[in-house]
Amino acid sequence: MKKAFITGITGQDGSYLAELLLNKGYEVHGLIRRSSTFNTDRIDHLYRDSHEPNSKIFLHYGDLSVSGQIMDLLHSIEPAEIYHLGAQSHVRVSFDIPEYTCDITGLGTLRILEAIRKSGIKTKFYQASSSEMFGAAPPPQSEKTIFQPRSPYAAAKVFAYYIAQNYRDAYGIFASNGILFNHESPRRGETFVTRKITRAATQIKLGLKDKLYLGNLEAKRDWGFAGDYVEAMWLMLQQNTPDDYVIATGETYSVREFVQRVFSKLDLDYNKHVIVDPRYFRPTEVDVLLGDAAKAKKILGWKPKVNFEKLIDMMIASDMELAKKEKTLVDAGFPCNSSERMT
Ligand code: NAP
Ligand code: G4F
Repeated sequence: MKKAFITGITGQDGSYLAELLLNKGYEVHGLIRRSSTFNTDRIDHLYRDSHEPNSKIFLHYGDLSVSGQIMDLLHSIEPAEIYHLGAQSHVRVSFDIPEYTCDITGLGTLRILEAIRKSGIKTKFYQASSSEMFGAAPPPQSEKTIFQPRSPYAAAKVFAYYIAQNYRDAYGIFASNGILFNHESPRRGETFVTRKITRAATQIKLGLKDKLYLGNLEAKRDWGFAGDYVEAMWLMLQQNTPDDYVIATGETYSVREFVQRVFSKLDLDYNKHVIVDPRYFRPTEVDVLLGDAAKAKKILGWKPKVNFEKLIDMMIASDMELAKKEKTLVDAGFPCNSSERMT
């Protein structure tokens, strides 16, 4: 049985990837942070008590800021594949906590690569690189596009990208970068713009709130479905040689278009509910992301299955279920937590 180690297993992508690997018969090990509240919601449906026979998912406490422990874990687990997804992944927040972001999102990658090198284990390494690294580079962006990072998060990811390449060249480690464009799902964190919109619009539809405060509506993103994108991660590590791949849909839409479509699918007029709040602007913005995933299509045989409309429908359906449960509570006299989040 193949063993895989996933950092960031409690995140959006980590949960879909764990599902995919378990379905393929892997034994899955994940790194999780100790938290005062439960942070395993996205993988609770996968987790079985390790005391039970045939448990195939194992969680280990740790943090990307601590190298010794990562080394011990890799040494004892000896995974055939490592998917490094853990990161401070919010671009706006990276302007508030740049040092922490660079430590976790940038140096975290180096800590894992060093643990691979020093432990001498034979493994394949996946680095969660990002289209955010392209920053100000004009679209369409491909593997050949020069990075022009526009945030501390992007700068940290550029470091991680190049250090993965360096360990590949210098030490012969199988390290591949997946340069993934934005990908969303019903499990997307609620402070990323797509989920913030589908959450608020469904709450507005049921009368649980009235206003949605957003930042820059003109930015354009190439949005895909996270479930499709974790398949590309897996495919990259099934190749005989390591390489770097752009993963994208090849379509781009503005935040305004996303809002407008979500609200109109719910028979709502977004102009009556959406308010632009400069609090959500970024000191430097990435205006347009549009990926060219031709290399991934040719070499990995990968292409997205879920299109923009289907993605929106999926997110609305899931958030509507959540809003209905909230409405039941509100109708029973419990307060609804529909206050604005920090970002
Ligand atoms: P996410 O939902 O924010 O998940 C991030 C994961 O990293 C969570 O499991 C989080 O743990 C963990 N983490 C954060 N800080 C950590 C630390 N100090 N030590 C250990 N673990 C830590 O992100 P995602 O959307 O799944 O993205 C996965 C990866 O792909 C990230 O590296 C992201 O930067 C990158 N990426 C994402 C996209 C996208 O559109 N989603 C596109 C390109 C690249 P907690 O649950 O405890 O917070
Ligand atoms: O949803 P976002 O926060 O995603 P962003 O910044 O593109 O980053 C995501 O995708 C990257 C890949 O390109 C990942 F690497 C990264 O980890 C993350 O998953 O913002 C998308 C756009 C931005 O232009 C932002 O300015 O939406 C705009 N926006 C407008 N109003 C907003 C809001 N973003 C957020 N989060 N909240 C708003 O109220």
